Parts: sequence; structure tokens; C-alpha cells
Amino acid sequence: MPLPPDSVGSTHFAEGAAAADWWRDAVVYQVYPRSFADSDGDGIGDLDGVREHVDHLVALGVDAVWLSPFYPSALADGGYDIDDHRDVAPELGDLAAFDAMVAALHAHQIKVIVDIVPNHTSDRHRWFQAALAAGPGSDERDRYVFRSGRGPGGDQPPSDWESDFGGPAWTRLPDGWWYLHLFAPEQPDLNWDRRDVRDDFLATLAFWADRGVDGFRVDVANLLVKDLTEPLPDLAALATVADGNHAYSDRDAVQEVYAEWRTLFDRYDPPRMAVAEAWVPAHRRARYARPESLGQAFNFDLLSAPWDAPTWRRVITENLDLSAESGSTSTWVLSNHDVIRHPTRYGITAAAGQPNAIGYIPGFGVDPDITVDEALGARRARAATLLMLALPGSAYLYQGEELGLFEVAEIDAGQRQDPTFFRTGGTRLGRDGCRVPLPWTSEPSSYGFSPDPASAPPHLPQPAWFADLSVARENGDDASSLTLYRRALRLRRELTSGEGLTWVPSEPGVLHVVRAGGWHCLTNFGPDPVPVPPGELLLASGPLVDGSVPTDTTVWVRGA
Ligand code: TEU
Repeated sequence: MPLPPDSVGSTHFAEGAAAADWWRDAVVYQVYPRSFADSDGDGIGDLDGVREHVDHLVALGVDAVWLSPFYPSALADGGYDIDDHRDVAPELGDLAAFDAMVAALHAHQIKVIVDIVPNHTSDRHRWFQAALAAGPGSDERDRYVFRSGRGPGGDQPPSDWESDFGGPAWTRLPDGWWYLHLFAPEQPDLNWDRRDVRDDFLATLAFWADRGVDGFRVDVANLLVKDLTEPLPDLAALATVADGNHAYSDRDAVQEVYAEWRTLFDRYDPPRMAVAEAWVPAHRRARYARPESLGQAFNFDLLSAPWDAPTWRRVITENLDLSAESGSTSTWVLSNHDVIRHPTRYGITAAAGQPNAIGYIPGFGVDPDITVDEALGARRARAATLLMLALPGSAYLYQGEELGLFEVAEIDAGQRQDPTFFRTGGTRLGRDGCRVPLPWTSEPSSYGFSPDPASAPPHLPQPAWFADLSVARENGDDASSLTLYRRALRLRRELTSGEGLTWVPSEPGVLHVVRAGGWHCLTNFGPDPVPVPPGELLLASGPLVDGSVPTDTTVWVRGA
């Protein structure tokens, strides 16, 4: 059936799709394991904590869980500095606990995605330790990126590249050599020209796939393959290149790595899925999302978009077109462990720049002139979430967003963990504020995060206002965020059919879409109330006013 001219997305229908296609429209819930639930009272979330709270995920109605790294790590970067990709951090459990958690999730048809971090290891990894011991010019050092410095005595870094967390991307060793780290110094970048590096990651993927893992989230998938021929280009030259020839980001040749990974994924039944985290321009994203590559790629465009109708419409259209082009489905994200939680983002006054908490909102939480209108932020966040969940493709939720949690700004410097904070002298707060342990109940001291009041304090401090946004408090409350998310996910399962979307003409400031089967979603970004589309009102992100949809509100309607 031809779609009307104002339609975007493919006409492929997912109904009865093979098990292999489960990810195409999945709702994936991201768990940051250290902050989800602590089963043993050490103040750190763990894998048994996830297993013990599977009921929460079932009641929420998610299709899959993505676990941020739970591997052994000194936590120089929240676990993204990995000592051993094929083990579990002892404070989080062990492989038996992992297997038990997977079994508990699978028993409820919840898939499991693990995080793969291929760009770097930790500095404690056996390979980096061997590289340090073996000395300059060794085969062991060739697994990483070692260079001599510039200037007299080689005491200037080999290039002016900067770490994503601030400061130079090079660190000098006592022997005078420098090594590359695009993130923290404790995260040396690997040399992906090496066959043994490639083979080792294939073995890691097989290790987890053999344990029953359903998919992989691939950390900074754009960065692995680098052109490090001398002279290294300077930063100003790098910023403009987006054609596959950048020195270290999104080089065409990185796709050769993923072609090998795809061959491995397809040896499993069903094939393992993968989703690329690649902060690349939209037109380059499709390369990672192709079925011959990782198969899906994060689109962070909504997360980066201001709250206005034209931008949202452009982002939605562009991404549905791109996903149709790649053969994948789009991904939608409003929050994750790297960014300021979206109810806070939407309530921040004087916001500018990227919403990425690695770099964003100078002064947020520090500068008293930057305030948060929480009521506004919460209203817009609920409206944004309902619109996101009405879009074709898969939606990625971040733990705690179902509770409507705000970013926690009130963390003392001494309690902060994110290297961004320390490497920028505190001018960027970093990401700790979205990684605070979840409130399960409304009772301090840990709001149910740890098993009893005598437990060690949560590894990041929880604010008193968590009492009002706990699972226990919101459970059964008709107006709570948790209830909204549960209803939305249940309805989404019932209503989803097909991957197309049609825009219904509407006045400026209003976005109105309809999915196959007559599922209407209308969001009012404008100041004045607008009529509810005709039909059965299924869900609203906030109260209607005199039967109309007020500002910053989304409604779902089964068309008449
Ligand atoms: O994040 C990468 C990331 O977010 C950066 O690439 C950055 O945001 C981007 O350049 C846009 O400015 C991943 C993980 O999600 C994060 O937690 C880790 O700290 C990082 O990789 C390093 O492993």
C-alpha cells in the first residue's frame, strides 16, 4: 500500500517478525550496574541486585536490558576502563551471578545487551602492563599508540589532541615516551591495525554470546581505527573532516572491523544484535547501522535538540529516512549515563551548547544564575518521552528516568568520581549527577538501594528529595512518572504495527503523527491549548485543560 506523500520510514511491517528482528522496535532499559541495586550492603550496586529487581523491569514492560560495564575496573571512568573484558568485577559479583541474572531476565523474555569497549583498555590490563614492562619499540607497545614527543627533549605531546574529559590526549611515561588516550590517562587507546587486538575482541564477543547474551552496545564505535602517520594533524584541521578520512574518528576502514564482527554475530541463532555508540554526523551514522555492519546505531539527535517543534520534526524525519536507507530502524534516546537527565535539561534556564554532561552547561550546579525550573522540566520531559515512545524504531531508556528523576547537582567535590570533573578543575561537573544510586523506597539512609540501614553508604550521595521519587512512592500513584511509563510501554506493545509514520497537518508549534492502525500522537510545544484529535484518548503526559491539550503536553489517541 503506498504511503501518503507526507510519510516517512519504511513500509516493512514488524508483525510476527522473526525472533531475529526483536531489536527493531524494542524498548531497551539501560542499567548502570553500580547504581541500580545493592544486594550485599557494600554501597555498590551489583548483578544480584539486578536479578532481585527483575520484577520492576517486568512491571515496567521493557523488552531488553543493556548493562553498562560490570567488568573488573579501577573505576577511573565509571567502569569504562576495563581490566579484563571477560570477567565480572568482584564487588559486582562473578560469572555465576551473571548467568543467574541472565536466566532471571530471560525467564521473563527480557533480552540482555552488554557493553563492549573496544577503543581502549584500562592501564591495569595485562596488555598495557606488558607494554610498560617491555619498553620502547617493543611488540607489546605496538598494541597501543606510543610516540616520542615534540620539541626539545621530546617534552611536548606528539600532537595537540585533547582528551574528551579535558586536558591533553597524551601522557608521558618516565622513560620519556608518550601514549595516546582519547579519554582518561587510565584508558590507553588500542592499536586496531593489529591482528591480535582484533582476534581478542572476537574472542570476547564469542565469550558473552556463548553465555546467552543477546546483543552488544559498542562504545565509541567510531574511534577504533586511526591513521597515525606523521605528521599528526592538529585539532583545527580535525574538526572539519567528516568524509571517512579523519585521523581517528569515523574512518571508513573501521567498517572492516564490524564486518568481521557481523560474521561472528550471524553464526548465532538468533543472530546477536549490536548497536553502535558513534557521535558522528547524521549522514555517517547509517554506515554503522547497515546489516553488514553493527546493525543499529544510536541517534542522539533528540537528546541534543532544543524543545521546539520544527527541530523535533526535522530530527524525526531525517532519522527515519536514514534508518530506512541503512535497512535498520532508528533509535531514540533522551537520557543515558553520559548526559544530564532530561527533566533537568528541559528545566534549565539559559541553557546553551550540547546537553552532554561530559562537556555541557558551564556553571550548571555551580553558578547560582543557572537555575532549574523543575515543574517545567518535568512537564516537558513527560511530553518528550511520550512522543519518543510513539516513534517507529527502538527506544533506549536510562535507569531512573521512569521515576522522573532529576540530575543530582548537590554532590560535594570530595564525593565526585567522574574524571571530567577533575580534569577540568571542576569547571565541568561531569556525569556523577545522573549516576546516583536509585531510590527504591522513601526511607533513608539509602532509599532502599542497599538492604538495610547498617549498609555502607551508597557510593554517590542521594539527595533528600529522592524520597518523593522512589519506586515505592510512585507505585500505584495515578499521576506518577512510573505509572505513565508503565502505561505507555503497555500501550506501545499493543499498538505498534509497522515502521512507518505519517505527519498530520497541524498548526505551528504542534506535532501530530499517526502510525499504522490509527495510533495518533500529538504534542503541543506551543503556548495555547489545542484540540485532542478525534477518537479514544489513550494516554496523556499531563492533565488536559478544558478538554484540550495544553502547552508542553503529549496525548495518544486511537483514531476514530
Ligand atoms: O562515551 C563516549 C562519549 O560520550 C564521547 O564520545 C563524547 O560524548 C562525544 O565525543 C561527544 O562529545 C562513551 C561512554 O558512554 C562513556 O561513559 C565513556 O566515558 C566513554 O565512552 C569512554 O569509554
